[in-house]
Amino acid sequence: MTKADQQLIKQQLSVYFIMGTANTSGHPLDVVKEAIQGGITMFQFREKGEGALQGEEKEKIARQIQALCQEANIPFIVNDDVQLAIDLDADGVHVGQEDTLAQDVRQRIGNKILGVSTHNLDEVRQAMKDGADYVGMGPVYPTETKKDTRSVQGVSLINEVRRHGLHIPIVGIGGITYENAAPVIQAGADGISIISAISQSANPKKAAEELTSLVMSEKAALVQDMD
Ligand code: TZP
Ligand code: ICP
Ligand code: MG
Repeated sequence: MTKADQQLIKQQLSVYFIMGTANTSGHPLDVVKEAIQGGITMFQFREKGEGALQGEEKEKIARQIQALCQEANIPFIVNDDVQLAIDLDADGVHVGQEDTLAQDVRQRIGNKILGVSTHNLDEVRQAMKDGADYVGMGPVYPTETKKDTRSVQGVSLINEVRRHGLHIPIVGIGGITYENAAPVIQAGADGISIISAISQSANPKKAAEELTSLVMSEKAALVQDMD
């Protein structure tokens, strides 16, 4: 990856909204539309949990959401399902430590975006070797959305990775809201990844707007400090 590509990914990670049909009581397409209007910078289709769609139904909604992302020029990333990402010609894939090996995913997807969930410095270094374009770190805070998470880690790994001088793009995930997002950026993450703070909001557009303006101002403040 060139330096310019890495800068672009860091921008795109700023407000990374993740959703599947199980994450909202609203109409999924409306929620995504509103989140896009509110300024999200990247989207991940994560169709998991109770009542998750499969097969053709899953593919159909994925294509509909992808079309919204394309119209808005926002990367559309698929969680776990490498074959779906290839079939749809998605912009990328996100995998966890329990999913397909990152290096195998890299082989299959060519130069699409590859994201990997990480929980310690070794996993971060391995993800970098495997060709990850960014790493997810969390849960930063307690979350109700994913039941089988590792223990809550705050921003400690984000700090540690930056202390070691690693420049891999990072996004924090897990329990992030408007109220607690700032420390994630201040610790050195390039963005925040959120599900429920947008998908369960009574006003997803407003929630996305508020998160976007917060992250952009926190990132701008850090650049100023370096001058
Ligand atoms: N991985 C770690 S925490 C999490 C995932 C997928 C869920 C994040 O959801 P929320 O609602 O933003 O806490
Ligand atoms: N991080 C990101 C960005 N996405 C995920 N699905 C995850 C961690 C578990
Ligand atoms: Mg996974």
